[in-house]
Amino acid sequence: MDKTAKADEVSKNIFYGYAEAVTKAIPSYIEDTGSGTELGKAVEYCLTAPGKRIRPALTLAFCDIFGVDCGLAMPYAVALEMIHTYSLVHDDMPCMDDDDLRRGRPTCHKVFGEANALLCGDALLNRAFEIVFEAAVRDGRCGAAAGRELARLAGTEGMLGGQALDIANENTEAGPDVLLETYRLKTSALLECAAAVAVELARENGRYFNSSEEEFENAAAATVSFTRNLGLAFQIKDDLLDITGDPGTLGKPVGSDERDSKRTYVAAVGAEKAARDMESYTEKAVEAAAVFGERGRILRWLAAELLDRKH
Ligand code: GRG
Repeated sequence: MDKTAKADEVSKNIFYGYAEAVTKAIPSYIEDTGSGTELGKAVEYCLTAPGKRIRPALTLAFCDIFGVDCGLAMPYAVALEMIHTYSLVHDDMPCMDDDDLRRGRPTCHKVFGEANALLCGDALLNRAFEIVFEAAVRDGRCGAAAGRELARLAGTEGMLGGQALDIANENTEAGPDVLLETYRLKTSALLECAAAVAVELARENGRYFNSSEEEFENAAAATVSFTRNLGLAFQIKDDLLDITGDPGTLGKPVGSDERDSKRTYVAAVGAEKAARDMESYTEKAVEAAAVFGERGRILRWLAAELLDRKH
């Protein structure tokens, strides 16, 4: 893996700037969400917890690459973070992974009780689509298409389908191909969504710097290849961190995959091969980003950064 990409301070600062912009924008999107009620407090608690904001920051990064105004994209970026956060809240519940810590804090159901945690996830999902529809009314066809991609990739063709496969794989000897398909759905799909939002908004508003139809579609296809490979590497890293990570740095416990009899890629192929494959998916992601030339610099930095992440 190219070490210069990881040392790219300019891209690092820009990416963290996107993440910070999302974190700052979030409170304005939940002002009226069950204000004062336990449910409202649960939504605020989960959404303002210190997540890395990778998905919404990536949405803004792709918007810059495609020439879409980041202000236009912000509602979709926040909606994506809400959907991701809802998935974590539900995933932590006793009927799923039964975890006590998330983002360095007690999980939602530990603080607010199971019923409120269930409702909190539902509220985040509903609010996400309320925000998207508000924006789509303003933005017209491209906003509606961006919303459709959010719904599709968070649903049975994406994250939820992956979670269902993940559950079905428990206590089985599922092989690498099944696990990679599970990871493509449960983890890559929301990263793919970050790109899909930018692509759809660009169709009418940005249009990839006056490129031809063909060049635009090639660039759109490259976003899918980039995010799918990045997601596979990201999930394998997540599996490895669950074995070797530091709970304090991770903000969540380690060893939960083994405790829950989760079938992971690492369990299927062994840690050494999994680590090699993680590097090779990262390289494939970097190759896919080549189509963006200098504009894709931030994508190369992100791929290198996630490969080395400690949390
Ligand atoms: C239960 C509705 C429901 C969905 C579950 C996949 C999933 C869907 C739940 C989350 C648990 C999990 C292992 C997800 C895979 C993706 C992943 C590694 C999420 C953690 O993402 P980070 O590291 O988290 O970006 P932060 O907290 O930084 O946002």
